[in-house]
Amino acid sequence: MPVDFSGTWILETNNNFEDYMKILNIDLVTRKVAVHLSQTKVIIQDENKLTIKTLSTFRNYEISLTIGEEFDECTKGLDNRKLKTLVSWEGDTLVCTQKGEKANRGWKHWLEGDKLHMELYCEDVVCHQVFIRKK
Ligand code: YOG
Repeated sequence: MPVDFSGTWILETNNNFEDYMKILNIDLVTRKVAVHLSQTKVIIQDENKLTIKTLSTFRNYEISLTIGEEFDECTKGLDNRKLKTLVSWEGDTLVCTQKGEKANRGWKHWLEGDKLHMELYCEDVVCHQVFIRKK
């Protein structure tokens, strides 16, 4: 039985998000707004299918995928890049690689106690986000 990430998760800490946005060439005005946003993750996990919605008052972003199958991702409303994206399991961690213009790009999700952790990385920058489950 793999870990189940399903649920609604509220952002609690967001370490180094500013540098992650910078490395993606997000403009200053957008960064000033985005860095303070309350983000909510809605995750629906059903066998090897996954939908992840990242919601905020400013912009929303959604992906649906099959774990283990590469797909075309366009980060519309974020940095608007085209990626070849693959999400797979490494033990109980969901690992995503996003091949495209930027090197070493991807993210990881894992659970620690009742918290959802996420690492967002690109080139030499790592952003660490922690979410608490919405009651
Ligand atoms: O999640 O890839 O859970 O897709 C990261 C934004 C900010 C817009 C959000 C809106 C990267 C301006 C997606 C924030 C910065 C800044 C709420 C993280 C780009 C633009 C959408 C992500 C994965 C894994 C699923």
